[in-house]
Amino acid sequence: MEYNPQDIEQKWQARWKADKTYATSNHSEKPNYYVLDMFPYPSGAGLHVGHPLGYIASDIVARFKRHKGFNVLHPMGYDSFGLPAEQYAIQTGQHPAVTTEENIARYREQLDRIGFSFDWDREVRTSDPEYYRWTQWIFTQLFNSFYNYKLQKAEPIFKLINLFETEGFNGSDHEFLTGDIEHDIVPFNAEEWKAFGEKKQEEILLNFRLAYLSETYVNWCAAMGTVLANEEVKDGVSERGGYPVERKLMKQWSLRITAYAERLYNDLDAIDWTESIKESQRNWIGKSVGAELSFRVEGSEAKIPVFTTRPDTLFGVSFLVVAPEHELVSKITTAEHKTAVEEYVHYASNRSERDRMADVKKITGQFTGAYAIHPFTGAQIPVWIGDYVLAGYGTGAVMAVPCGDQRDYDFAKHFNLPIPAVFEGVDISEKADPTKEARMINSDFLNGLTGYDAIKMCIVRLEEKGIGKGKVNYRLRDAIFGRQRYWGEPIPVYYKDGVAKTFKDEHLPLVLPEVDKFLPTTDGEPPLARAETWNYDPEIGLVANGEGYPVELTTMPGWAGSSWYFLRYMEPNGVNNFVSRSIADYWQQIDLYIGGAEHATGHLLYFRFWTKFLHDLGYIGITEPAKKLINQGMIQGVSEKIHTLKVLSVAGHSGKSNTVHFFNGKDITPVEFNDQLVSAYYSHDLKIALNFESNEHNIDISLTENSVISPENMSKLGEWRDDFADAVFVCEGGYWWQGTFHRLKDGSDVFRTKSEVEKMSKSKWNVINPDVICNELGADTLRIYEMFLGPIEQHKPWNTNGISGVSGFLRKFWRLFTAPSGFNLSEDAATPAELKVLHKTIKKVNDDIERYSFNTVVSAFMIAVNELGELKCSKRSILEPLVVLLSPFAPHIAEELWEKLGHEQTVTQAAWPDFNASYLVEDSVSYPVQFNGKMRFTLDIPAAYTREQIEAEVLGWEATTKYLEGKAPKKIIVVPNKIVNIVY
Ligand code: ANZ
Repeated sequence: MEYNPQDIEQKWQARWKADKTYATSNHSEKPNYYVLDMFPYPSGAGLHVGHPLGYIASDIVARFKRHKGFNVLHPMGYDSFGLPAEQYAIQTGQHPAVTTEENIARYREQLDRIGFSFDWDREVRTSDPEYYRWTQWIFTQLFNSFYNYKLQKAEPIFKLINLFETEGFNGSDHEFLTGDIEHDIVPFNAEEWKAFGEKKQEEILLNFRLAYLSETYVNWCAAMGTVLANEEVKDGVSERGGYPVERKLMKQWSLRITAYAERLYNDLDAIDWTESIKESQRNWIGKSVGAELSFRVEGSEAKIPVFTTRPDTLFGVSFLVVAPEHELVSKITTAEHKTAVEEYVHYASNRSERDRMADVKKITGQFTGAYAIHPFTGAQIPVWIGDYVLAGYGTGAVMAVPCGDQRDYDFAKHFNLPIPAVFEGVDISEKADPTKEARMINSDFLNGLTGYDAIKMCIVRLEEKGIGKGKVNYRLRDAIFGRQRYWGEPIPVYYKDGVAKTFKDEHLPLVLPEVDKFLPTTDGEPPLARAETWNYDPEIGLVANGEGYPVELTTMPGWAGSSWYFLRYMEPNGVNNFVSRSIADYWQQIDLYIGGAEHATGHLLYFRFWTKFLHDLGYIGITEPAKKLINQGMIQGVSEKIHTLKVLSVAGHSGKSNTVHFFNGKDITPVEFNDQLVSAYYSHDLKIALNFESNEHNIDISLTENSVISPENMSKLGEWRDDFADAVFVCEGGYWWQGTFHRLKDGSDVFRTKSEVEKMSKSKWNVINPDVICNELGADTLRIYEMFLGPIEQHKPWNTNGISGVSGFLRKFWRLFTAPSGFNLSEDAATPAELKVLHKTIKKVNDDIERYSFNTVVSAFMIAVNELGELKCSKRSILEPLVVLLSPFAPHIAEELWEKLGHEQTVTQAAWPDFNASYLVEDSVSYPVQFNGKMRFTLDIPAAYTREQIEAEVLGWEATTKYLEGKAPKKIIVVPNKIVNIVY
């Protein structure tokens, strides 16, 4: 009775499905646990072995928690709106809904094959109208809310309207609005408000709504016909596709995430997420503490407000710099400087914000001719414009202090402006000093104070004088929400006499209409403008063209649906609510969230934002969506490459110039080529090459084995790529040509490729499909092997060398239960040695799963199986608990053995074995662990461990990841029974 994964796995997958083994109830006496994966975008390429890495880890935790007596929520779904399906639709005319459906079916098949314990009854798809009904509903809630800065929470907009109706609005110092909200609303009283009329009232309210329409600069990607979010733009081009992106002023829907900046920043302290993700969120939010103050402009009413983090340096200001787009520029520029300033403004408008920030070396600017007055000394300060000052940050103007800020210093040097000294004993002849250590000089009432104290003092004086105040600024910008694309949620807004109104709840979902093409219209309107039924009557909903009010034509961005999906899983079919409050209260936060680190400032920020918003309105009780976050590392592909010389010109022969290729694992020099191949060339009537172009190509890894292309596959290369048909493949002893080897000298005829670790991707021909592994060796082997590759958070190459060891381990495990005659277990009492193996394994597996160290659990299993094998143990009392321990990792084999052990119920709910320390008198060694020679911590490791096991143990330890600082270890030195040193 051999272990046969194929039969077992299909049997149990079918059983789980039929029995709904993983269905989860929203009512239970048990404590609950919510473990979630970031749901995938179902792409056309299907899953490769890198994708399930995180899913396997979360599945292990989900199964472990079930054994531990938890009611576990472990769902899966699809983030199924998105650009690739739309791009494909544009190219092929295939409806994105159809391709999405096909891709989902393929994903599902692949996921099922791996034996995940998802509760599929809870599946959500963001592109399903019954799902996006609620995404649209949340949008309408945002539209109908404002931020009460005093209470630090969102509230219904009617509260604000009531206030305007009773008290009017007196500027920024409003009861609700004591925050630093930016607006240019002229104060009004209650009577004036009532007299404004709806249109004007609505315009005012847009300054407060959390979803609002405004003219903003956007990242416009003409090639894709859409606006992109900041994080979708890298180095001035779109992240996807690499198309150029320019800045353009457009009317846009945005979400006022900036209102939540402070909470998003502070609450990071309360969640257990990777420090690097928290740090990128902190940087993205970009909190800076300082002051805002205004400079009067000489001979004008105008005042220039500036934001500074260094009010202490106020007496070192020698000029002001205003962003070229600043609205004051045209007002203060003198006639004499008008032309030059206008030319400069035009120049700057063609440079993206990113270019402007990145390109610090290029110093440009123009004098406006205007002078500001220093608020304390009354000195004249020239006002310049310069594009190192960004319009969208702070006030869009800076007080330039060359001695304290390097950009100001460079600007001053370049334009020959003064560099006054305000720091005692600091040399500023070469560069600015950005520290706050020195004591102040030449600074009136600040003299003698250090920067730290002077900052506080100066703010006090500014406030006394009424010209400035302490201020906190955030780099975070509001999130642009409208896309000029088809395959997304329609924004549920219509326009009545030009005023934006949201759809009533009962008219949702606003279903994505059919269009003839997925492209913008010829006059540049978004694809939804092509829809025929696309007007709205507030009484009856959508009506035929031309008879109602026009509907918004942009759709929501990719991140809308994923900002709240974790809540929908709790009650996926709820019809009255996106989730009932009682059910949301039952499940609370996601206990463990696993997904890629690439979402650090996108999804992971937006879903925190929406959670806080929904909390503010009282729909849910939590303010943070996920307690613990793990970012799984990437599994990289191992590519096989060949070096090619492409012949550019040919001599010695007349006729057409064929393109000939030469390949080898190593580079071939033209000299080598000449010596070895000239005769071959003549004999085959090939041509002699004079010029080469040297390149590297990836070869489909299925054509190689251990970096060798077999003779059989040599002939297949020609079919694999057309231009390889007539190519010459050089190796040590000669060359392959059209599938035949031609010897030139002594040496091997083996054609080698060069392996290289890089991203696993279809385009690199290095993809490993999990189905293939499941079919050959079984899903249990795949699951364990992926975990065995290394610590979950580290990047690691897919290296199939060890995989047979893993399937061998499962076979050995199986054999413990069987004799040649069949299933065979002894009911005898266990020996102390057997109990010791069992209990040390219980402890290790339990503790390591709790700290998410899955690779070390696998080693522990392997050791246990070897030891029990040596003890010839076939005792039920030892092997039965072992089945439960293994079941989170290898659920199929565990179910099969559990059944054979005589159980009628599935193993998935079997109680986790109890650990009894009294069986464990284990020798262990306390190893000092060093990093680059520095002792960092000690670790107790069983004395029986081999070098490899010690290494794995140390590498899997949490603190190791920390001390490695994201680097890969170069060398690990293990001195048995003494010390471990990691060199990185
Ligand atoms: C005077 C000063 C003196 C400054 C000094 C720095 C050092 P963070 O920390 O990023 O908030 N600044 C303000 N608004 C700006 C804008 N729109 N574009 C470019 N720079 C701007 O930086 C705030 C500092 O950056 C501010 O403090 C201001 O320069 C500049 F010794 O003011 B400082």
